[in-house]
Amino acid sequence: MKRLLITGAAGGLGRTMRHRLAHMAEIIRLSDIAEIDAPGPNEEVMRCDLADADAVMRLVEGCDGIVHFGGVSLESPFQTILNGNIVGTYNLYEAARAHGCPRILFASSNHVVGFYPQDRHLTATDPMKPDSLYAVSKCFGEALASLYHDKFGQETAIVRIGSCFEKPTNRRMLATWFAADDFAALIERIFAVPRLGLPIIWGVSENAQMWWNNDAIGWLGWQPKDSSDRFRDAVEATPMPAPDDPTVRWQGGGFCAEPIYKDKTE
Ligand code: NAI
Ligand code: 15L
Repeated sequence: MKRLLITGAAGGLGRTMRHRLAHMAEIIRLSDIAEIDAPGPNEEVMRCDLADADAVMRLVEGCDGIVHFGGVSLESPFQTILNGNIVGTYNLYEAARAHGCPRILFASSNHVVGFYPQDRHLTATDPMKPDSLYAVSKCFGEALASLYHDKFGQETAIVRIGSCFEKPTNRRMLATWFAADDFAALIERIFAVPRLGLPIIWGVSENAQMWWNNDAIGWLGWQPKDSSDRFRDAVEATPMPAPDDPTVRWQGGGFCAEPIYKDKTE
């Protein structure tokens, strides 16, 4: 690729991934509403609010691929989610449509199925059960990707990311943990395959405890290598929550118990 755009580049995943993906394009265009660390040799920075349609149109111009991490990543008041995730994702897809439909990785979330109990095993064809307004915005993003695929041929990898952090820190994350190197290897395959279409991919490592089945995307040629098991002893040494605690009851954990926030101070 000549130019790969990473939105949300100042965030946790953006900072983790930008160096891992540096080899994938001649130029990595980094964007965020927040300040981004200084660009490296093959990087360029374009600050942008995803809710600003004109700015997003300029942002996407000249890009051959998009890793869309940008937006609100936790439960928040509806207006905040509306701007960052719903208007923002719509603006991104409209800009992609205007600029030759560059392939998109949409950072969806495990929280689109958060209200399934932890003993349910799911495939991507199971109905969504979002656990928060945040998750509802990810359902919107997945539906938008489907619409633009069927109407305009826009290709998107919908990645329902589990928990992509340095290590799992609670029992739930033994099942949801996604190692950064496994994610980087997945992103390489998403942009390498000749035909992508619209796969729904569970973004999770090869954990012993597993709720989500990725058999349907074997054709992608991606196999996660890491596992949360090497952290199991440390996690299981922490106190066991009560059986009705949302963190051990629902796949979405604590998101299931979040209120509907009316403002940020609640
Ligand atoms: P993060 O919150 O650290 O990063 C998101 C970035 O988006 C931030 O730097 C923020 O400034 C930016 N942003 C927010 N609103 C914006 C706007 N209106 N315009 C432009 N930029 C805006 O989140 P993280 O952990 O890096 O996640 C990245 C993406 O992956 C998010 O979309 C999140 O929902 C998704 N995800 C992440 C998971 C994880 O385990 N880290 C799990 C599931 C989904
Ligand atoms: C998400 O969707 C969030 O963006 C991230 O911060 C984590 O909470 C993750 O899910 C998770 O479920 O661990």
